[in-house]
Amino acid sequence: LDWQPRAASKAYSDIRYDFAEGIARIVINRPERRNAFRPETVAQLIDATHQAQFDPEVGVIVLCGAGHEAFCSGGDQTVRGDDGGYHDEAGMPHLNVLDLQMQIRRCPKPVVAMVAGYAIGGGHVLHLVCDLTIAADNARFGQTGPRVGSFDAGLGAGLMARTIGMKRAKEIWLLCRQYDAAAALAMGLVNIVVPLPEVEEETVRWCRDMLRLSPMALRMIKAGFNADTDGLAGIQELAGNATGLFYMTEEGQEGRNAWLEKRPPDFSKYRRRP
Ligand code: 2NE
Repeated sequence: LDWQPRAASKAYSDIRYDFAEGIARIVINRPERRNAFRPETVAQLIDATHQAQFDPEVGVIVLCGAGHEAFCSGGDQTVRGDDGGYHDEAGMPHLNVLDLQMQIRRCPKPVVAMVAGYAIGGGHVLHLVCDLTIAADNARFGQTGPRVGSFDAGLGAGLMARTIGMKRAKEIWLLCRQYDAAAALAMGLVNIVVPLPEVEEETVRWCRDMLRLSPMALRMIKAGFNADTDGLAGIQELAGNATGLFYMTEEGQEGRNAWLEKRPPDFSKYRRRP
């Protein structure tokens, strides 16, 4: 694809944000650290995801890492402080990747992780929270938290268990082993594995398939998949979509119009459906 940098990309130091044919591509661009994220990286990922969500030209978002060595190796351990998070340049501690995880889940557009190389630690959780994962055959997956003094007991544990089953999820966290792409596919941790040179082409093929489908149906089904795991916040997401749809009906508009026209609403012509 002929990826073109989006205007917002100029302001980013740690990521790239490109667009082509209805697809936004967000690239974690710290290959010298295996695409580990620092707070600034995550802030930029949050910003780019927001841009993509609100860009009417974008139908699908792809998240990937620069180069073929890594998708993402998690939090940058060189800026991990002793005071509860990863330090930004001003010395403020953050765990803002947790906000990014929820943003990806709440984003009404499908988010696809394209994984070449390592998806490790918080980087592994990032691919997990994406809706789909297209893996290159050099991909390697795993958690390291208990080895490096960290853990993600939220989506990192619970969503993983819902994705691949409790025993496997516990194995991944309790042993901190690495798994190759074939093992990840067998576990249901990824959707497909393709040779590394084909990973982008395959990802684009999946995106194009989704771009041909109903945006509203994709939006609703994504919210539905996430609703129970995200609890009341997940139901809120689904419910917000229902409200949005209701606003598009004459019945919903009658309530607003009546209020604006200072008259009682007349809902008599709207069927009570079985
Ligand atoms: C990713 C992995 C397995 C790659 O191994 P390899 O052998 O291919 O590369 P190497 O030599 O380890 O790494 C290349 C360069 O990248 C840096 C390394 O320090 C090295 O730099 P130099 O020594 O050449 O200068 N690098 C790699 N990962 C980094 C990281 N996460 N932070 C800072 N620098 C990093 C191997 O590198 C690896 O195991 N990396 C560490 C993975 C890890 O433990 N991540 C943190 C997990 S905790 C987390 O992400 C987290 C959480 O649990 C909860 C909330 C938020 C975050």
